[in-house]
Amino acid sequence: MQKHVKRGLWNHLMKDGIEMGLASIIYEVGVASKYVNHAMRTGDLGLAGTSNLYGEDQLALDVLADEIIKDRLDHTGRVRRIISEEQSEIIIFDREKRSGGYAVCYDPLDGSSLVDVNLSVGTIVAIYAGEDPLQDGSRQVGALYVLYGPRTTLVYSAGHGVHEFTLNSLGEYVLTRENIRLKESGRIFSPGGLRADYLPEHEKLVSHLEDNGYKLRYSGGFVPDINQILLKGGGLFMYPATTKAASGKLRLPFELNPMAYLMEAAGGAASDGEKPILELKCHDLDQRSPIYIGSREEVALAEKILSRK
Ligand code: AFP
Repeated sequence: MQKHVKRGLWNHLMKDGIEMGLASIIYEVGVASKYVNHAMRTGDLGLAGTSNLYGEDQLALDVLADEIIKDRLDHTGRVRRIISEEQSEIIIFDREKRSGGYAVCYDPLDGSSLVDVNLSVGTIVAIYAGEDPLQDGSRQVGALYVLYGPRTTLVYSAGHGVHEFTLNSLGEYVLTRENIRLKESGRIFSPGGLRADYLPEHEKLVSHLEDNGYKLRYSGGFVPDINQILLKGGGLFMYPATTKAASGKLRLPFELNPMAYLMEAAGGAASDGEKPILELKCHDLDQRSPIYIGSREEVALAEKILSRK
């Protein structure tokens, strides 16, 4: 019997009918991720001696991943501006005043502090039409993440379903899950932040989930924790407002908007506790927001309990 030949990423992007420029951006992030994957499993993890917008020491890997992805996005010839979590300002590739092209926001290596304890980390990418990378999340035309775990996987959506590809031993991303869908409700929850810093209404939500038998699953890496909820078919990831940080920890342009786009595309939901993440006005590279993301039922439950202040 003829061996089943799995579909590659470019073949899927073309069959998905995605505009060539957008397809090339998604594909080139996949190319970049192979170099990041290699560097992670063989490269130098020492400090790079620089720091990012948030004043965090940059691991050499952060800086290297950022450079690799930036170069591959420029290589497409279709990206006009980018913002990266590791850069302190907008990077302009194309100064021409013209229509078309794309803007890209990315976190090159989210959770990088987990690499040296051999936990999974990821690359997160949001894609917008035009030149402005600081648009509201609802205006995304595509989003993807790469998860560097026991296997290296790439999950994307460009408006026609959510699809997973796995990097094989030949260095090809082959289709492993197509049209991923979340159930209405799940059984796992990921409670970010310190319990001692929880606001009372958030504490009530976490206690409710525990009292109702939800299993706690939290790695400290946004990409693996979200990926688990997506592929297990449901659950709730939370990183709340706390007594120490009224806007929580996670960044709207680089982490929350792309993951909210993907989760909604898979039939889930993403809220700041009151309204959809994708409806938040995005105005600053350093903008953060509380997040409740996962199955529709759990996100609705979170909004209901949080509203009882
Ligand atoms: P780092 O990139 O500083 O490791 O933070 C990772 C992260 O931004 C996100 O990936 C996690 O969901 C979240 O922080 C974990 O934060 P806590 O360590 O406060 O739980």
